[in-house]
Amino acid sequence: MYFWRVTKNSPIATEGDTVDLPSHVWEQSAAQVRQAYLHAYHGYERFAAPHDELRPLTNAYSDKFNGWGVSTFDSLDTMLIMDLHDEFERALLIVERTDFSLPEKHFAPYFETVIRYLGGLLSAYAISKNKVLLDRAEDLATKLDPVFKTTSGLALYGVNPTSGEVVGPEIGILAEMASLQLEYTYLAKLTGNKKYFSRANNLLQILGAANLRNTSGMFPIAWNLSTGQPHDTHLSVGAQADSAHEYLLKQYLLTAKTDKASLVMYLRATTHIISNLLYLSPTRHLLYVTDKANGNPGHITHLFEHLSCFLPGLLALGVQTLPLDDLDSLGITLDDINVDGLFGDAGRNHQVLTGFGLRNMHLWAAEGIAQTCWLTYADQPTGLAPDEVVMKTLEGKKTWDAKGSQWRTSSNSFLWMDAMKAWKRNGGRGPPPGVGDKKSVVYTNKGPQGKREPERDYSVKKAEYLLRPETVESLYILWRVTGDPKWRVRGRNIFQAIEKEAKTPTGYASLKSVKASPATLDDDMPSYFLAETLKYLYLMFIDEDPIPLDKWVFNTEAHPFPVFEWTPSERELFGI
Ligand code: DMJ
Repeated sequence: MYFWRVTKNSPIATEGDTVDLPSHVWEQSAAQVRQAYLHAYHGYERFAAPHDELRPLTNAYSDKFNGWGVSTFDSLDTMLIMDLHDEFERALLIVERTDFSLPEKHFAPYFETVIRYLGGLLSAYAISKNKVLLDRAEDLATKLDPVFKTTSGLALYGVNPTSGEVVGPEIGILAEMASLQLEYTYLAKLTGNKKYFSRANNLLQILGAANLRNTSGMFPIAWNLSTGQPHDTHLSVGAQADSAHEYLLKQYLLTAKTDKASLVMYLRATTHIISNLLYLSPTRHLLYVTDKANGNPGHITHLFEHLSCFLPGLLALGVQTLPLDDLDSLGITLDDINVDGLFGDAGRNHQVLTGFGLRNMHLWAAEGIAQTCWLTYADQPTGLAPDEVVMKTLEGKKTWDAKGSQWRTSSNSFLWMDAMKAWKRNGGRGPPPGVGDKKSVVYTNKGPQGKREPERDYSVKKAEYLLRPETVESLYILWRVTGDPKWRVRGRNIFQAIEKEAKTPTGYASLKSVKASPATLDDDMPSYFLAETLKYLYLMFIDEDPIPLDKWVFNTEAHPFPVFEWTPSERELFGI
């Protein structure tokens, strides 16, 4: 049974959390994150290396990602960015020794292997120029290559890199088959090997030719890997979908804005997301992004996942790098958004958004959703967010309409676009609905009894905090893009909560539940905590910016690749 207390007692939200802190505090915070990384990695090195991950409660290890030492590969560039050269030299020994083999009937999950191992190697190569890293990257890509043995050339789920045996159903998952463009295009550029370029290019051609009439230009989750066509109409930016949307913008940016087809797909996807998947909660008016389940029309689930909290950062990155209110200057017109009516409502939705100003809409959506992501942390006694919540709605509930003197059954009244249209009709005064700072509501087991709980607007579906990066990733990008200190102040609050709740004598552990402090911990320290969560926190706190967002593009596992400078011979080789 949980009771409640509000704002000022939130363990991590403070009255002054929108005010910047003195520079020495930021220097100190960055140093603390670096220490946190060393604490975690040294624990891993001592008890788990060269296995995949440390079990931070028992000091055992786990091998969920091929057993080649994923924490090391995923960490290489974090070490370089944090100037941890001794750790990097030791890590190189593990990299050199790995031969990427697996026993019979064991399969490397293709997507995870690409984003963590291949991405880690390529990024560390980009920063260090150590040739061993590129050689190992190419070796790995060669061994993974049998996954493309489908009639469409889309990747299957997994491969045995020793025998080349492949495994996986004919119906594949969007994020798993459509998150390789950055790694493969960069590998092609570094090696001059056209094969890798064509792996990415084939995927982009298939995505570009897919029939998206039923989903108005947004990619659904399930795909037929033989035909290269969508298999369902389940729309999401969370689990099983996330990085596929992310890579559309990032491929355009990485290729120095040459891959225009990817950009057009990004514009269609975000138009659909903003128009149809953003909702407001009934009491606090929290802006959130949710899923549309399979079917026609397919019901809105109102599920809000921690995984989806990368979206504000992606939208903000687009705001920073794209001329959203002057797409004509890129030669992109309404006809490109909805070619011959092939993308359902895409054209109409795009026109509505441009009526508000596309840049405005993307930035407001980014700020509003990021605020909600932050509140799912600030609302908890631990200061850390649950993995999934379900937002409450008034759909189907009867409300008294005083004007019309009758009861009405609410439906879809909290679609963000409806609220935005009403806001505009009323003159667009004040902050748009769902945008702006809101108070946290903390339920605790220490509060007063017998009083009505104030509405927090959601119920917790999965209470665990898995040390995930998405919220701090978005806070980092919003801080860089807007310069508003509140985003990094909140990042610092989250870091302090991690230190308080998740630290163990040898590392950091996922929380079984965020609902009570001190938290009960799970015996797990995922490699992305080292690759992403701590890296984004560090980059958020340091003053100088070694990885500026206009010069580097982060893969979905936070491995930065440099924006291409194409040479004439590369342009000729790849036909750009
Ligand atoms: C990371 O491995 C990547 O960011 C991936 O794209 C999805 N989520 C996990 C961490 O939450």
